[in-house]
Amino acid sequence: MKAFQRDFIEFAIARGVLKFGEFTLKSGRISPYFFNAGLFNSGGDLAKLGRFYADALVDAGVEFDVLFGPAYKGIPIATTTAVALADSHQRDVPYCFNRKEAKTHGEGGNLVGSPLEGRVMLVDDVITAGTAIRESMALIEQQQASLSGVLIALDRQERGKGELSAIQEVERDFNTTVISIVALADVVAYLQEKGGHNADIDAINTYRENYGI
Ligand code: OMP
Repeated sequence: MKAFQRDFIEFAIARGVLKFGEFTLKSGRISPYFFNAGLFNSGGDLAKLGRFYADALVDAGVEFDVLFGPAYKGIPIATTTAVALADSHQRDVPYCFNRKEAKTHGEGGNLVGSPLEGRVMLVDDVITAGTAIRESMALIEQQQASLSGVLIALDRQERGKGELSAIQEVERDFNTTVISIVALADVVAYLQEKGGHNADIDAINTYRENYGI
């Protein structure tokens, strides 16, 4: 695990974003942990969050032309990542986001910010089944842009519809790379390092036996 990954897990736990217990997911699965990125909800949190996304992106070394944050949760994430790339990595990268409702007056359309063109890096919080990503792909294809990669905070490393993980399905279906700041395996390694989390680790291991890849 890299230093920024350990720091990110610590940050997510401290802010109550990463929690252990019993949670029902969108898929109906009962999960022993949950990642609620909406709880990164202050200016300081967002500034820090952007630096973690930017670090993961630079570390992965995937080339792209524009950052795209799908509405709604992707919008602040793409914005803060763009700021962190400029501030901490001297990379002034264009970014854009979509509206859920298309505007019929004024500038019209449903895209805001830089044009969505060239190689797109899509930025979001979590992929579970990949529903949100599939919706954004339609938009990217409409603009004749191409998807260079997807950048998320946490890879839950669980099965999608078949034997592959939802993330592997996205990578296969869209011929792209999914970059995550951390994966579930990193969370487990962190808990092991810290000690005193045996019940959480056991519950995660059982969950991974059922739904993991
Ligand atoms: P997909 O659009 O199906 O990939 O699911 C992503 C969504 O899952 C997120 O936008 C959340 O609503 C939800 N989610 C989390 O945010 N964190 C988790 O740890 C797990 C889920 C989930 O319900 O699977």
